[in-house]
Amino acid sequence: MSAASPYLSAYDCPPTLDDGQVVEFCRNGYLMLPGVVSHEVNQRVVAHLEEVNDSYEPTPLMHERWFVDEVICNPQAAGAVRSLLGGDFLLPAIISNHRGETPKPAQGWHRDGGSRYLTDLDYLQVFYYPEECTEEIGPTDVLPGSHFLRTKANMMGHYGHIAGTVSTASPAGTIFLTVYSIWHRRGRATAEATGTRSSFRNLLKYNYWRTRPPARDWIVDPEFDFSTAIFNPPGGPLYEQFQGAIAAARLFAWLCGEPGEYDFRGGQNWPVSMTVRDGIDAPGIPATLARQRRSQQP
Ligand SMILES: O=C(O)CCC(=O)C(=O)O
Ligand SMILES: [Fe+2]
Repeated sequence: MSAASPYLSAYDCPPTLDDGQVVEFCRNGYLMLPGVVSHEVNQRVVAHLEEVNDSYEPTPLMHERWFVDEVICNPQAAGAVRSLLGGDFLLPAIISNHRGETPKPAQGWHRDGGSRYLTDLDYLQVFYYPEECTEEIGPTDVLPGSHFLRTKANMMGHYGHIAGTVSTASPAGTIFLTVYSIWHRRGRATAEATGTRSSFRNLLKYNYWRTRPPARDWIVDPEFDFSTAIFNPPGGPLYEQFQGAIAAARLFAWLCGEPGEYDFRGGQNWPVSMTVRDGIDAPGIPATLARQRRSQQP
């Protein structure tokens, strides 16, 4: 390792997500940050991937200060990582490039190997498109809310179209963060190589790691009403009724840290009880997320 390469170095920066955005991440399992890397840096990355290192693991990009500063520590992307993983998170050890050829049929649905299904969030899988990724060049498809859905990857690979899937087609310089276990695949690429651009779609992928215990130290929004917030994942009926919302609320409460400790008691407990009226707190909501401080919670 080069002395200058910050593999697994601790990094800190201001958080950029607020309560509502962290709830959305818990529901969806991913967050798009369109076009956050500059045109110049995108071009430099593409040139590197075309001319210097066209491998499936161009990890030596971590030797390049401009890449680390503008992509890995990009203020918008790192700010979102900081919001979700806390301060002094660790920078990636491996950079992968999913160089998707065009044209190519869709990949099978899968979650990446090594996924864990816990109530915590200790690592993030992050993707970066250095070029515009149109539908024709086969963007990654994700299934929002599927990060809690435990199915054997070798079974998923046989599924074809799934209702509720979303394409990550986006402009150059887009970074997106995912819960590692989200269901995804490379979508079908129909474009023929034109000669004016690469016949490959470049997509970098890398992980960040938590070092600190969870705490609600992102941008706190005192107006956010957790009792009526929607935690249910979007899209099709992936879960039995409310089970997706319960999983997302449990993850959110875990991210809030010890005081947010959450125990779903069943029935009309938070977050199932989001239709509560007249400004009362949902029963069973973690005390730090309640508006009124109650001496007793159901
Ligand atoms: O290339 C893509 O869009 C996704 C690839 C992928 O998910 C994988 O190979 O694990
Ligand atoms: Fe994958």
